[in-house]
Amino acid sequence: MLLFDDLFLKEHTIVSTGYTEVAEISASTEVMFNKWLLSGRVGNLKYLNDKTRSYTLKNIKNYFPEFQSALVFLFSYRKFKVVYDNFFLKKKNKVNIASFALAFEGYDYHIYLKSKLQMLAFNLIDRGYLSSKCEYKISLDASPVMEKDLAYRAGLGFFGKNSLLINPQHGSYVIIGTLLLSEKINDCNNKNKKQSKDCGDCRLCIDACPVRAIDVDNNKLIDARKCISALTIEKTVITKKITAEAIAGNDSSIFGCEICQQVCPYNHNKIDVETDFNFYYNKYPKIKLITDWFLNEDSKKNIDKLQNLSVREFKKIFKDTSFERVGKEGVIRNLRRHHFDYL
Ligand code: B12
Ligand code: SF4
Ligand code: SF4
Repeated sequence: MLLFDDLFLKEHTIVSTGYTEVAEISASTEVMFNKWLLSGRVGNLKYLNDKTRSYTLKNIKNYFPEFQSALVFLFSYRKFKVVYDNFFLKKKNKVNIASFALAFEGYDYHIYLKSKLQMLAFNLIDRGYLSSKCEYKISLDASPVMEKDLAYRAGLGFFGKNSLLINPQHGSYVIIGTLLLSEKINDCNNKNKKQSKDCGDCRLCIDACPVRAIDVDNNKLIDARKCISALTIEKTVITKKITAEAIAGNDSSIFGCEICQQVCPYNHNKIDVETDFNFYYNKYPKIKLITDWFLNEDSKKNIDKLQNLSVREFKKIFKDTSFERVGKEGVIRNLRRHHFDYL
């Protein structure tokens, strides 16, 4: 449609866009969310286990009263993931990093994609799709909005058993970024597309998860007390002490986890990648920085190097990367997961 053709979406790595005017979360999401909280699977993600938050999450209008519609964008990092995996397979030092930490030129996606969404909002106003009076909010992971459900309402995918939003064509290696708008867009023909696909009998992600964090009976619910992603990324979860759960994975990750996506058939559509990892490594200083520190260097040496840095020095070196978010102590703790003899 014209609106989307007009926004240079490919330049922003956006592979799909949806639109919805529905502010309220789907009934099944509400049921599942309450089940998740009551069963304790929320773990130490304390900010989600809060009555005010639950109320806000139910309806976008509780957070943004002017809400009239949402434009939801899927920012894909699938191509980069293929390039990264080719590089990673050849490495001897098998410390791994979830590819999204490198995919956006090595920037923390919260920073990188926020500026893209900001630019899209300016374009929409500039080209007259939105009036200059339109108020908008960017929702990108951190807002009290159930973003997978919102993307589902906007017709962008279905819920996989790994709980992630899967776009039938582009898979799940996507970040969901949204513009919440105080106006409707009249000629938006992407409204309420239904996604008829689902996982069927497949259970590859359930079997592949090294810590059994995907509930077998209530699949689509993740146990954040066990999930390696939570244990290596979330500040409220990472403690100085390495917990039994963090050890149990016996995986190689020092940031995030992509195992339940790697096995997913929806991420296996053939795609062509013309470039290799060196292209990104040489072009983007933050990719070089993270690669040299963590992928090209021995973890034991890294622990020593990091311990000798002040918090301020750490922040300066890793500024605007995902590692800055995890913090110095968090990164050291994650590296130690792989070197128990070193404690
Ligand atoms: C908390 C959180 C986490 C937690 C908990 C994850 C979880 N699955 O619950 C932890 C730290 C473990 C985590 C990990 C990851 N996360 Co996270 N996370 C979030 C966050 C902030 C909130 C999610 C939440 O509310 N969870 C609570 C559960 C109970 O709700 P839910 O996940 O929405 O699930 C609901 C649906 O599945 C629904 N449902 C189930 N079946 C059905 C059927 C129908 C018909 C319907 C309508 C609904 C429905 O019910 C569920 C309960 O409400 C969102 C951003 C946001 N604001 O939404 C990102 C988000 C979900 N994370 C994201 C990413 C990328 C990841 C990781 C891949 C990062 C990584 N590589 O390490 C992993 C993946 C782990 C996994 N398998 O889920 C992306 C997911 C993109 C996508 N394709 O779906 C999001 C959307 C951020 C973003 N803006 O892109 N994350
Ligand atoms: S992200 Fe990793 S640990 Fe978490 S559910 Fe998926 S495979 Fe399991
Ligand atoms: S691996 Fe299979 S069960 Fe898991 S999300 Fe993908 S299609 Fe669904």
